[in-house]
Amino acid sequence: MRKAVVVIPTYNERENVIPVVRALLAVFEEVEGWEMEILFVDDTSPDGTFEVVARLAAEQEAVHLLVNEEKAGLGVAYLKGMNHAFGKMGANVVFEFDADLSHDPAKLPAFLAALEAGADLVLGSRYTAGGSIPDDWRLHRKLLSRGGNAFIRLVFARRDGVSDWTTGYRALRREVYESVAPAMATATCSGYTFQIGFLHEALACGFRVAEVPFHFVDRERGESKLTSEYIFNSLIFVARTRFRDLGRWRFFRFSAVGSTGALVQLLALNLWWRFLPYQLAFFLAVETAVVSNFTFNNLWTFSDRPLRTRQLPLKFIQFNAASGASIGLQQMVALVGQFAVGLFPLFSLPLLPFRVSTGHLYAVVGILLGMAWNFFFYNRLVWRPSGLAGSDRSSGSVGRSGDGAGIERSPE
Ligand SMILES: Nc1nc2c(ncn2[C@@H]2O[C@H](COP(=O)(O)OP(=O)(O)OP(=O)(O)O)[C@@H](O)[C@H]2O)c(=O)[nH]1
Ligand SMILES: [Mg+2]
Repeated sequence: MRKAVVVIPTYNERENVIPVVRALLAVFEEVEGWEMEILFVDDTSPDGTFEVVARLAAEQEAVHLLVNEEKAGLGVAYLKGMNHAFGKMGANVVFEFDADLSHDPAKLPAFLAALEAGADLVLGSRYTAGGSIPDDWRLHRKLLSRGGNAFIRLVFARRDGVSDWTTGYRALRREVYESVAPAMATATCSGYTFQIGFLHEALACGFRVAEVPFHFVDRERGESKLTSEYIFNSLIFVARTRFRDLGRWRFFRFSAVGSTGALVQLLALNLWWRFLPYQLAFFLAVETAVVSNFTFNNLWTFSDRPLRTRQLPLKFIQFNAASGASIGLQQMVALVGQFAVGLFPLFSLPLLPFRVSTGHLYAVVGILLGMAWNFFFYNRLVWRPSGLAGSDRSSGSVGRSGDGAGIERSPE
């Protein structure tokens, strides 16, 4: 028989211990084919939650307790709990479950069914058909929860169909824990950040994720531990994680550096212009951007093949030539456009095109051509991989093996 352990992290949940155990044991009666147990992970709660659990554990065979000396956050509690459940307790599956009964225990069998149907990680979702958040939540709380999830989906740009990234009601197989736990740094261990980071990593590993809808109900006893600070931190975490993912892709690094270069040029022009004639200021501004681009490309875009000090002068000249030629190319595109199609010059385009015209599309073509040119020459000439003349190891990929991971929905 396979074993599933419901891990419940607690901090000052004294009054919730008995009701939550009672509710879970009632559901366990109905579960077939699984041995079900409960593991509380308490951070030595000042209200003595662990004492209540310890008394219960002495009476009930299915109830276990793990005590942390210190309060180190939800993520650390879960990682310790999972380690104990999958290790000493021999679990095949672990549930993440809140002590406050916000999570409907009646849904446990649906989670198990989803796992049996092949899912590796099952999410209890409030935002899929059949799920909900409490009607009486204040507008700002609804917006924050929904908006937060929309933000995460937008920033991660994943099409896995995950509708609830922050849910704390989950079930996962041992394999998921073994693959994901090592990547969970202490920085990603507070509240929502742990949940988002864990799911992001599981998807990146290619695990199959399913969702089970449930109605989230507000706690009746005890106090919430998740504050707005947690929410803010997790949004920062999402943006940082996305940037790190994209940063694995060389073309993204190249484009990011190029964009900062444009900004540097604009700022430099503003500066030089105060002291110098326009033509000279313009030339110096371009050169300032070239130096900045060269430096950041060397430090970041091509950090895997940085230039040696004695190579720098020649490479800098090559870099200038490639960049200059790319500007020339763009000018030519603009000229051809002007003469052949009768468009105004590329560089006189307004910065904020409110109306997209053929001219704008033409400008985009010019810019893309210039970028392609630069990327090609930086790759093949300036930062040419040693001993790899001609072969293309250069265009890195995002490296998301989990792109094939889909999501299946379980029926209500
Ligand atoms: N061990 C441990 N448990 C924690 C910690 N922080 C929160 N918990 C528990 O994690 C679960 C979820 O925390 P809640 O405060 O209910 O968070 P929430 O459900 O998002 O917020 P509410 O809707 O306000 O209840 C509860 O069982 C808490 O007792 C912690 O630092 N350590
Ligand atoms: Mg709660």
